[in-house]
Amino acid sequence: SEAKAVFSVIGMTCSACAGSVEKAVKRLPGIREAVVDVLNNRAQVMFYPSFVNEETIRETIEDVGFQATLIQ
Ligand code: 9UX
Repeated sequence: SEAKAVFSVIGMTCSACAGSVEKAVKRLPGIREAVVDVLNNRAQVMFYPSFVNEETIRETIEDVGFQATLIQ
C-alpha cells in the first residue's frame, strides 16, 4: 500500500533547491513520487511504508540542508 507525507521545508530560495530535495528523496528506497513546491515551502511524497518512513524522508531533506517538519 501507498502512503502520503507532506513536509514544510524552510530555506529553499530557488528552483534548484527544490530540485536537489526532489532528487535526494527520490534516491531513497520505496519512494513512489516526490514533488517539491519552492513557492509554498512544501514537499509532498508518496511512498511505500514497508520500505521507508516519514522520519527517514524528513532526515534526508535535512541532510540536503533545509529544515523539514512533517505536517500531514
Ligand atoms: Mo537555491 Mo542555488 O537556494 O545555490 S539558491 S540552489
